[in-house]
Amino acid sequence: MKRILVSGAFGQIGSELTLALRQVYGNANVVAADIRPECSQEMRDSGPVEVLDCTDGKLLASLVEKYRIDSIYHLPALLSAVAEAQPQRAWHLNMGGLMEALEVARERKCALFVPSSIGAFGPGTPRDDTPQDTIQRPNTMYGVTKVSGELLCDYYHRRFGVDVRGVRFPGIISHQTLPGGGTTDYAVSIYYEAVRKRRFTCFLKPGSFLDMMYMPDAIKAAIDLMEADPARLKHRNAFNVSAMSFAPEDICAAIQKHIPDFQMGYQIDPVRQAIADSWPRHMDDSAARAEWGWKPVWDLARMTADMLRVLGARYSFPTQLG
Ligand code: AKB
Repeated sequence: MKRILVSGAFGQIGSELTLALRQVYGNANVVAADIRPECSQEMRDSGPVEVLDCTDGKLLASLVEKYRIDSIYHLPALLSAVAEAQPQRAWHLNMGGLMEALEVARERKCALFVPSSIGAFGPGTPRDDTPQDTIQRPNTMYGVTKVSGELLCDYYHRRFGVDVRGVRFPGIISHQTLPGGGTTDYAVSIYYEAVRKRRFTCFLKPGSFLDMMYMPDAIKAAIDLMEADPARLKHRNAFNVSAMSFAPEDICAAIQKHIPDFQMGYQIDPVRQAIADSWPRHMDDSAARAEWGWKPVWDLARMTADMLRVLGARYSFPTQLG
């Protein structure tokens, strides 16, 4: 049985991935670590919880020792929009934290999962069917840290034999924990506003197609990649993984099938629009499919029905199937 530490366990992905890992590997075998001391009751009651600043390598090493950890999921990062506002802090957290995780993984012989992002691409990258191996010249600090992170992880694998693996996540849509400061966040907020106010103001313009994924597929991608036979992996850091591609007007139309009087307007945020315009519209994920059997389950229609079902129940808002 694996013994896992999730760093950044209370963020959007961590809060659900940690509980999913506990289901698979046993509650006592998955340590939730985060810089924030507050977490959900379920997180605290179902397994070990520790406070961890991911840039503190000594503390990370001591937790790995204390719990005899053999696998780390390293999730902390400043997302694209907030990293653009605080580029120095983004470098310190995204790269400093990663370097500490890689060093601990090297010294303690841990496997390591490190998520990259569609943000690792830039304006010179082909935006449709973006190849696995292609031009990566991002023009945001988030992108710079993501592409540097991919290269650093590959280096640690080649040079030191660290078993480090990662995927390029698209925008992740979920209903447990809100994302903070990303460009794809509108595709989460829209569902909350639809059930609470029946109107939404979108900060990206119509036609802004981006790759997106529902959280259950994102969790499956992370766990399946870490379980994959290393002999089959030609790539490691990081695999394109794609599930759906849509523009704001598509998600609006999908919601209107359930909430016919839902309305969406636009107030464009130039910073996030420029970031979105530099990212892939749809990645080619055939390498992930061939090398470790990646296959998404959720599409826009099914995800929308599920998001509105959960949020509708939470905020006592009845939705109808169109
Ligand atoms: C962001 O929008 O910054 C993130 C991402 C796509 O990496 N959700």
